[in-house]
Amino acid sequence: MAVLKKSTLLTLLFSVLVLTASLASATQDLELKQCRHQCRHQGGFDEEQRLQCEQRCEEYVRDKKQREREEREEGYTRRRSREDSEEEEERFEQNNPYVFQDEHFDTSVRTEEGRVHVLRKFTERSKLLKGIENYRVGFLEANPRAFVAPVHFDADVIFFVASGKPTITLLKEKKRETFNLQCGDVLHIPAGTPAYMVNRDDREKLFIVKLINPVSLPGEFEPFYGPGGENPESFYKAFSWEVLKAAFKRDRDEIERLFRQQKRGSITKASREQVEELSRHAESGGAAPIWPFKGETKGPFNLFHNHPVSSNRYGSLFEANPEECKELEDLDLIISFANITKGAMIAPYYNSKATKISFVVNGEGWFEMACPHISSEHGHRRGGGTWQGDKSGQSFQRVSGRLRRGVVFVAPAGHPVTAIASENSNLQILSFEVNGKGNTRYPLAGRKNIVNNMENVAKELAFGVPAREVERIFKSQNEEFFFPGPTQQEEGGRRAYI
Ligand SMILES: *[C@@H]1O[C@H](CO)[C@@H](O)[C@H](O)[C@H]1NC(C)=O
Ligand SMILES: [Cu+2]
Repeated sequence: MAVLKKSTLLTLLFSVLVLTASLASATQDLELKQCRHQCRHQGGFDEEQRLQCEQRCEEYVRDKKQREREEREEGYTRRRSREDSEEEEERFEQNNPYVFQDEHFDTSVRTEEGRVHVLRKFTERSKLLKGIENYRVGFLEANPRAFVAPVHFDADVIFFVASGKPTITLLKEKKRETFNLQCGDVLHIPAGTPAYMVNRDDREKLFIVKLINPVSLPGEFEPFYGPGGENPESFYKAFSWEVLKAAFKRDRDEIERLFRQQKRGSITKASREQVEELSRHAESGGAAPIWPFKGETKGPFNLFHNHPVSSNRYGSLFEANPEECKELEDLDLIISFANITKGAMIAPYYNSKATKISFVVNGEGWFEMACPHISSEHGHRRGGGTWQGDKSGQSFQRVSGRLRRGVVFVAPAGHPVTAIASENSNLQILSFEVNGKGNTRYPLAGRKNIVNNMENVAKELAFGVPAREVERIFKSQNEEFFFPGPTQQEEGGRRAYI
C-alpha cells in the first residue's frame, strides 16, 4: 500500500487553500481542475498516490461548496429573523399609548435602602387614557430591614405586596393599626392616613405595587413627610418660628435641633431589634377577601387565600371584587392576579365596563389588544388581508407590547385583549380594574365564549356561513380561561421576540 508523503499533500492543499480563498464559488470547477493538475504534475507520486491526491481535491471542493451553501443559508435565516424581530420591535413601539416601561416612570425616592417609582400621568401619553386620568401607578422596592418613613398622601393608596414581608402601621383617627403583611396581601391606605413601614424580612427585598387615586388634584398627588427633618424634608419646617414655638410650647433652638437631624432620606435601614419591636404587636394580614359579614371588616386581605376564579394547568386567576369586599366597594375596584403558565395564554376577552391597569410582577411574554381608536394608517395589519363590503369606516388595529417585570399596560373597557407567557417563565400579572362594580369578563374563545351562546340562526346571519362551520371554529377550544399558547399549539410557531 502506497503511503502519501504527508508534507507534500499539505503543501499541495495549502496552495489550493490560498488559491481558493481568492476565488468565488462559481470558479470551483476551475479550482478542482487546478488541484488535479497539481496532483498530476507533482513529482514523485506513483499512480495510486496521484489518484488519492485527485480524490482529496474532489472531497475538498465538495466540502467547501457544502460549507458555503450552509453559510449562505444561515446568513439568510439570521438576516430574516433580524428583520422579523425589527419588524416586531417596530410594531411594539409605534403607535401604542397603552404600554409603559422603565422610561415612563419617574423616580420619586431613591436612597441606599430603596426606591419609589411612579408612572407619569396617563393623559400625558394620550388622551385615549382620559378615563383613567385620576389613577396613578407606582412601585416601591426596598432592602431587607428597610424602614419607610412616616408619610401621608393626598390620595387613596392601594398596596399589593409582591415580595418581602412589610410590617405597616397606619395611624387611624382613634387607634394605631399595625399589620404583618406577606406576599399577596392587599391593603388600602385611605387618603391622608399617616403610615410607616418596615421590611421585616432579613433576606428578601420588599416589592410593593401601588395604585394611587388622588383626592385633591385630578391625577396629581404628593407625599407629605412630617416626622422627619432635612431629608425627607418635614412639612413642619414650612411654618414660621412664631407659630412652631407656640404650637410646641418649646423654644426655637430645641425645635430647630430636632428637625435638623434626619438626613438619610425616606427609606433607611433598621436594626434587627427595631424590626422586632415594630412587628411584635401586629395583627397579621392574610385573611381571605370574602368575609361572612360584608361591611363589618376593613383591613388587609390576601388575594391568594380565596380559590382562584379560574384555574387549569395553563394558569390561575385570583380576584377580589367590589361585590364581595367592602374595601373595594368604596374604591369601585377589582384586583386580580393572573399566573399564566409558561408557554400558555389567557383567553382573548374583554371587560364590560372596567378599565384594566396591569402591572407585570414576574415573567415575560406579550399582550395583544384590538383597538378601534388608533388609525391603521401607520400600523400594519396581519398578512395585509383585505376585508370586503361596507366597513362603515371602522377598523381595528392590533396593539401589542412585550411584557416583562415592571411593564404596565392598559386595556380599556370593551377592548378585546389577551396575554401570552413566554416559554421560559410563568407570566404573573397584577391588575387593578377600575370602574369595577358590575363588570363582566366576556371570553371570546374557549368553552364559554360569546359565540357559543348565540342561537344557530344568529351564528349563520352573523358569519354568513352555516352554523356548523361557525361551531367548528368556536367549539374546538375546550379549555375555559387559560389555553396552551401559540408556541405550544403551532409547530415552528416560535416568535422572534420571546
Ligand atoms: C404560579 O403558578 C406556578 C405553577 O405554574 C406555581 O408554582 C406558583 O407558585 C404560582 N405563583 C403564584 C404567585 O400564584
Ligand atoms: Cu382603543
